[in-house]
Amino acid sequence: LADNALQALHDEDYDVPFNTQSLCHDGLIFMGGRASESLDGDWTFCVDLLDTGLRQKWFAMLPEAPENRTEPWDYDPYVGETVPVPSNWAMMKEKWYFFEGSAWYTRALDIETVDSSKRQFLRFGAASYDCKIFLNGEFLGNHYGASTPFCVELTGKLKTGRNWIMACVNNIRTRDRVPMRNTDWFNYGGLYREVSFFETPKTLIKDFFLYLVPDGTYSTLRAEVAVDGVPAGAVTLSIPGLGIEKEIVLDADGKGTLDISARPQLWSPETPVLYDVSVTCGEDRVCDRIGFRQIERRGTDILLNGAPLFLRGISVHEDDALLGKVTNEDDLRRRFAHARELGCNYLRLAHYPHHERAAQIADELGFLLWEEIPVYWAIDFANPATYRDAENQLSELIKRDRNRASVVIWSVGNENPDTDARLTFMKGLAETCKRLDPTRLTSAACLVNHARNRIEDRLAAHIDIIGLNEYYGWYEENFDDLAAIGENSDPDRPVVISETGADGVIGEKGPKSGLFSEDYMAEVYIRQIATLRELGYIKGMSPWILYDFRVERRQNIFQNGYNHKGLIAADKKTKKKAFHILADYYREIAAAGE
Ligand code: GCB
Repeated sequence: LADNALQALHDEDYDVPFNTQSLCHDGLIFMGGRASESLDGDWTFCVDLLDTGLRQKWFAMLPEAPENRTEPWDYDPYVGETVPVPSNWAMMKEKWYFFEGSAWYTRALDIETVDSSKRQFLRFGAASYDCKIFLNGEFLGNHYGASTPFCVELTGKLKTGRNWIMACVNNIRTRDRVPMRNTDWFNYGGLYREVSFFETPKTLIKDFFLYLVPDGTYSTLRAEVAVDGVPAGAVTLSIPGLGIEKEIVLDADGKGTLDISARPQLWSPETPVLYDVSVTCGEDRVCDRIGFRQIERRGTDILLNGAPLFLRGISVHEDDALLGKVTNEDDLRRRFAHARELGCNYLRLAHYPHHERAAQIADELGFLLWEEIPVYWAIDFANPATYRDAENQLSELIKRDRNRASVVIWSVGNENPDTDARLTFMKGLAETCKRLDPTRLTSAACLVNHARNRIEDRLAAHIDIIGLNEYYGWYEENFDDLAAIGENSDPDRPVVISETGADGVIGEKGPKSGLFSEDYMAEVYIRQIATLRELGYIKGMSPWILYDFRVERRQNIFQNGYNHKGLIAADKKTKKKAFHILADYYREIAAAGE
């Protein structure tokens, strides 16, 4: 990160060289169960509409009693209003609801004695969207992307006693960001996932990936490890449940790979078996619980551990009526419990990387996951900086979650127009997935070619599964077209209906019939299921969506700032009729062994 601090000015007004793009994917993403000190709790907070803090250098102010100050600073980071971290400012005060811009977070970090034999880091679970980090007045680096974690190294910069951390978080929507200015989910800003401080030995295990080699023999595990710091020679990998204890020799760059013969019990939704795994390098040790399975596609089939699979799914956002984009263990477990009740074996985590606990819990409970980056609608596909940002978010997501057996699909985007620039951009992302991870399928949520009434998208040749968003009965009135598309299409690979659905507003505010009524929504589900079940190449679905969710752009008398396509209302309790219709269908196909 720090290296990046010397890059070009982002805004000529500021005389501090804030870099414009993160290098975090070269850094530390994988945590491997390291002990850390939580920095959650109250941080002083101020919204900064005009970026005055960057111009006046609020980050360089020394802490002092306000009455002793000799300069008329427009803000004092060390006193005043606080907000809890994690949180989204939109949920903290009504006057911040639609605020888009920079906001400053400040917190003390007290260190009894700086241990110079160790390295020190901060880790941010997520900051939406651009986050500049300062320590004791010094700019340490920038991170772009609202939903992936990043670490900042503090080694050599901490003082014994009191230190001050500041984060300037900016959530302005711009054309060149990922996502860009227009989305169908709320633009929550802030430090909305956990923040922590941790120490490592000088030489640390930076990255670790362990997987079943996908060659159909189910007999080889491959371990890839990267170590940072003084060259270490070798690391020790241990998987007690398989009787494995092996040395992995490292090259001069601190990287090592080893193939190990093993016959682990395979992970699946029915048997979510996980093995305790640890890696030791000198004084450093990381651990994980990892499942082994093989996902592949053959023709129009998706196979898990060699057996054909139908993905009985549901899409889900990270959104809560009270907490915004903040999630927690209870919220995540309720989500999986509802998915279980619906008869799901699969969830689409839309449209950006969700909290890392989601995939850990899915591993443990036995759910398959689609994970995604917010390459959403018409982003600035021709802009190389936009590509770098998207690829960085993708790399960070993959490095974070590639030891999770539950994650079977990386999605590189959603509903993007089939242009040349988009094809180059998304093909590049699909290749990055395969380069970083040979053990998963790639997909993207594509659109029907309406002109030809066919499933047709040039990107399809470059991904394993064609995701298809279609809203027959809602945005497209004529249901017969869906059947026609089904017949006109002859895809050479599996299609998963990544979205379909309709708004249903329940309670007094909802109409009794027609658009936005619960009954009409139910009818759309009945007719969708009747048509889709006849199409053999459809190998799964994740209708839109589990819960109603907040969004700025929907303001008609039924919507009131919400998208109401949830099978369950925004209270995360009240089920709509369509919930039971989908549950019946999933029960039927599960019983038929599909
Ligand atoms: C879509 C988008 C999703 C929207 C949904 C809707 O196709 O992918 O983000 O929320 O439609 O409700 O319109």
